[in-house]
Amino acid sequence: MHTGYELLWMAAERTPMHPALIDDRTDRRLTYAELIAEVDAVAAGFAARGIGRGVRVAIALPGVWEHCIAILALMRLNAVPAVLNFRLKPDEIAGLCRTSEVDAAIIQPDPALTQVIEKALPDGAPIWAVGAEIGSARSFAACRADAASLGTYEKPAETDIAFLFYTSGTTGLPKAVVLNQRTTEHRLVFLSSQGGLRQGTHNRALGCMPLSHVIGFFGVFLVTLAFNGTYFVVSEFSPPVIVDLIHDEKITFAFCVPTMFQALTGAGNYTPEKMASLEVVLYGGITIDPDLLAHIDAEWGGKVRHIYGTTETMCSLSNPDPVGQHATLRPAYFCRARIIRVGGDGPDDIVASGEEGELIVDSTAGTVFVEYLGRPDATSEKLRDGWYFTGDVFRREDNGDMTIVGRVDDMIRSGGESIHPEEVEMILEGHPAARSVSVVGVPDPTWGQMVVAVIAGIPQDPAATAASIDLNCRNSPLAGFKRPKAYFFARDLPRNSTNKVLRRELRELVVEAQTTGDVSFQRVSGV
Ligand code: 01A
Ligand code: MG
Repeated sequence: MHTGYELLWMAAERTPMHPALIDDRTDRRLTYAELIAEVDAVAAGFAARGIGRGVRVAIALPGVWEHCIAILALMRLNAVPAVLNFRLKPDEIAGLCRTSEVDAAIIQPDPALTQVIEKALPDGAPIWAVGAEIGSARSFAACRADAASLGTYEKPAETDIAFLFYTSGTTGLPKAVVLNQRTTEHRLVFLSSQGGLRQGTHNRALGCMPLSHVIGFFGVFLVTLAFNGTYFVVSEFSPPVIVDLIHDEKITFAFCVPTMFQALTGAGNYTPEKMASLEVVLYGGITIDPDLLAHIDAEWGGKVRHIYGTTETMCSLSNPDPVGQHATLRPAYFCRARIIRVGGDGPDDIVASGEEGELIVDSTAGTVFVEYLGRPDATSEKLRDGWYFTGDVFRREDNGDMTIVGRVDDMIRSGGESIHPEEVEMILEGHPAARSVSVVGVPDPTWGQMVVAVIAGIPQDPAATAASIDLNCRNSPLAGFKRPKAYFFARDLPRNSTNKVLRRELRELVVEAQTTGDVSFQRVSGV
């Protein structure tokens, strides 16, 4: 086994003078040798404040330069980065710091966030803010010390915890997905076998994926460094800036969610010629519009490929070669996968060709997580008899390929984020006009699925009522990306004989109202 830090260090030994990391905001450029020195200096700064092997440190930042440096420095110390989605609300971030028992945090310079983080951490625990000193949070820029004070790198055990990443649960705070040191190397190599990324200094990677999701961290950032490529930091998702970056810097490798492809091709300065340098273009997370796919596949450099994975398993399936139907995938060589009957007799109850069922993947594969931290209930629900239950529904094809169909539950996938309707419903119910509400995801060209709230009862002024519920939502602990983008007021919510809301029928009602321009359908978001 090699740890993530060892893989970086070995790459630096091979090509010390090659550019490793390039910042979009400052144009700062570090070679591999300089990156190792910078990581050491910051690691020494961490160590001076008591951070060391096994110490958990929350990072809640956009994919900025400091995020890249901080996570590598924590890896240098074999500390445990708890990598949080910076788009969560302060109370959620603080709640996760508490439940993950972190001993330090690196955050954005936001006074409200700093206050709740201080309370969530043990007394006197170090907090660093990127950009400015704020309250008790010190400036991350000052977190440095003499690298000579660091000992040599100590190899951890394969079973030591390496990272905590997060995945949303039906209700309550997201679950911490425990990844041990063994998984890291496995989480990188598939980029070659399933993604077509060859090791070498020719790789110039677009760093637009959030580092708080495993695909952005392992699948773009760390693999680029381990493979001797150059990682171009993209501090915020600004489509015209990214179009020019791809063109000017001759980017060769990108992973995007389809929402991003759509935004890039819609930018005012976009032309397909600017994408000619791309060699490896991968996507996942949500369904892709067939016209968009045909456009980028034909006109960008390289082939566009779909890889399927989860936070818990990393890559499990990918497009077979040559790429045929993009929704049709094949299990990776290192990972057994099955489609089993939903509500059937378990892992051996495999569906026949042409039938649909839940995808389960071999949980002994090298990429797979250990457990959900402090959640044996959730762990035993998803990890059973040597299999991980993905919750995703696939159809089994005659040749053994697997075609994505949907979900066993009602989870919504919007722009690559997972949103559970129950969580949104609980917030909406706090408004007197939304006592009876059901949240669904409907197909959307931008987000893959759009979150829509369906409310029983038709108010006099649907627009005003929708605006009022939306305002409540904005002021609630619900993260912005989970907020309904539209409201639909229905006379009744269709229910079955046991009084359960029939979401499938609701989705159909919403789609119909959307197309007919019914006033009971109100958009509240411009995006
Ligand atoms: O009304 P406003 O203005 O407040 O609305 C704001 C945001 O709430 C809204 N927004 C969203 C989303 C979203 N995902 N769904 C719905 N609404 N994100 C943001 O947009 C307005 C502007 O906010 P912003 O923060 O400036 O938005 P952007 O920076 O433009 O963000 C849009 C992005 C698409 C870039 C962002 O959502 C994003 O980064 N998504 C990607 C998340 C990700 O990395 N997911 C994992 C992807 S792949 C699946 C997977 O896990 C996997 C694993 C292993 C796949 C393969 C493997 Cl092998
Ligand atoms: Mg933005």
